[in-house]
Amino acid sequence: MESLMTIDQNALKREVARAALAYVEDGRILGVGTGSTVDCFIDLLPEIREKIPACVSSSERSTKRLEALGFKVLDMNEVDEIGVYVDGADEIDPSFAMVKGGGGALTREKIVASISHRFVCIADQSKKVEVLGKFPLPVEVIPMAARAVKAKLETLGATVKLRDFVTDNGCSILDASGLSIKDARALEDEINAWPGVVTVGLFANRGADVLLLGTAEGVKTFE
Ligand code: ABF
Repeated sequence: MESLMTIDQNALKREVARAALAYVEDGRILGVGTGSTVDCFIDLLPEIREKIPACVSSSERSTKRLEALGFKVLDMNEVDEIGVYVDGADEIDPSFAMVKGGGGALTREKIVASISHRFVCIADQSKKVEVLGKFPLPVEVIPMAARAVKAKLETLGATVKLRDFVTDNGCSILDASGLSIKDARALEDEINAWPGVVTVGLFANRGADVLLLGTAEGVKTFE
């Protein structure tokens, strides 16, 4: 039996996933993120199958789910740009900057988002924060650089753990707790520049364009 909170949260995820269907652009390649909320979105896509010629996916997890439902998934090198990119987040602040990567797909998520012309974030109310950082910030690194990058994150005041996980790109992820991220763009630029960093899970330079937030009062839209 799911706990009452789990059922509420799952219901919120399903509601925002359904609301995102309206943003899918007829006849354009659809960008698909990763995570449990996106899983709800993928499961609803058969309802608008005729609108979706193909998808570009941000993870093996989402690719498998899409292909199981009969959707064509293209390699990103087969497309020049995509229409809407729909993805979740671990945290999102009032400027639509996000912490992402709890699901381990941050690199491909950031790549697919970079060629999308509209990023629609779908999230339940627990993800909306005033200041990013309560959720441990994921940083994907080349494995040999884990120790060096961990030390640099610790100089920022973070407590850092190496995740027991290998990404779709064969890399490692460090999770940095205890940060209070008031200038997300600056921190994204700073960490991106460190040798060995593949991707930092800060989506601030390219944040969301639309937030569909699942709340007890229904889906709230922020643009
Ligand atoms: C994904 O959404 C990841 O970046 C993030 O970790 C995940 C969280 O989503 P959910 O809470 O829906 O599983 O894009």
